[in-house]
Amino acid sequence: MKTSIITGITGQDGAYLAHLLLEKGYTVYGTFRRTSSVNFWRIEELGIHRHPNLHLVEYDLTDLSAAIRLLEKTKATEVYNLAAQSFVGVSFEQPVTTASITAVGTVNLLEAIRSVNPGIRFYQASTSEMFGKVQAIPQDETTPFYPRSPYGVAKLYAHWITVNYREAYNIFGVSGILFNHESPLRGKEFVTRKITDSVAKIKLGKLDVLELGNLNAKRDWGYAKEYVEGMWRMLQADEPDTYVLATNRTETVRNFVTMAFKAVDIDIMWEGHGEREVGFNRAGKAIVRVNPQWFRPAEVDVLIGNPQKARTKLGWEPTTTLEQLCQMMVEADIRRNEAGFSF
Ligand code: NDP
Ligand code: GDR
Repeated sequence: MKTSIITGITGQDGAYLAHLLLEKGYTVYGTFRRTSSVNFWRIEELGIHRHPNLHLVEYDLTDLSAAIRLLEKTKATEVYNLAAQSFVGVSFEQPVTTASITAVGTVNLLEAIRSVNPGIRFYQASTSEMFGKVQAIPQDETTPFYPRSPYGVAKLYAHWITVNYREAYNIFGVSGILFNHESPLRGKEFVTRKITDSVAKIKLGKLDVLELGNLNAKRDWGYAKEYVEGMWRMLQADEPDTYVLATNRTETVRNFVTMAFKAVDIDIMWEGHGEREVGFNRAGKAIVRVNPQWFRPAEVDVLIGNPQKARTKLGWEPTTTLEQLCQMMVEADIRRNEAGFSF
């Protein structure tokens, strides 16, 4: 039986990956940060919070000594580093915290692996945000990086330090460059879930207007449950490598909004441009409005990934369409809002 560590068990991907690894018979140590009100709603929703092979352990990425003890105590042979300050918007306000968690947190784990057991296989959660101001369309493993946020810069350090430990110390360090992936377990600060939760509230008469930032941003959105399968496959490969996971389809935020309202039979008409853009329903009532408060100091305009390498070498293939994903998220948020669920 294999033993793995997943940092960030309270996050979207941590929950799905834990579910997958438990199904495969792993013993899983899922790490969470000590806070005054830790929340395990995602693993509860997946029904794994009381699984006998899931152990929840306190760990903060910024503490090297904690990383060493974590590896010594668990004797894990696979580490999936999913924890991060993962919100791009906040990284502009908290660039130093973002660097210490997202960048230095990664080298802490790699240093611990190097000291405790260099045979551990390590997965680093890299991101399409590293492509930032894109240098090619679509982006793949060979596309030059140009990050556009403190988050993207921190993740770029984490990516390269993983590659460096692979080359310098022969550590099985894998970097998965994942494009945006969403699900009903997505945090509400991210745009897709903010939209699906607000659409549910508008449908149920609990909210009047959804306020958003840049509607023109284009993203390659996939289904998180399928992406964690790709992470696992990367660590089972014969050699450590870097892989892109993406759907190869890109849509604007505006189109995602239209799609989400369509899922509850509301047609939306767009008028105006930029800061003045508004979405109206058939009765002529404004239900979406742009609020520049949500604009970012520097934006990533368009992301679209080419997952050919993962398809060929790992047999990984995304199958859920954006329409299906959007529908699934809206339905989950309607159920939750009806039940008074607030996460
Ligand atoms: P989430 O924001 O849902 O989860 C992030 C996790 O990191 C949470 O469990 C959080 O804990 C934890 N965390 C934050 N800071 C620390 C810290 N100092 N010490 C320990 N744990 C910490 O992210 P996702 O699940 O969406 O993403 C997983 C990873 O993949 C992240 O690294 C993200 O940057 C990356 N990524 C995500 C993509 C996506 O589209 N979802 C795409 C590409 C990369 P807490 O609950 O306490 O905040
Ligand atoms: P992103 O995701 O920055 O791509 O990072 P997010 O959903 O936050 O933004 C996507 C795009 O939507 C635009 N946008 C808004 N975003 C938010 N959050 N709120 C709004 O109201 C809003 N209006 C418009 C943004 O400007 C942006 O262009 C996510 C995270 O999961 C990262 O951790 C991960 O690395 C990348 O995806 C790939």
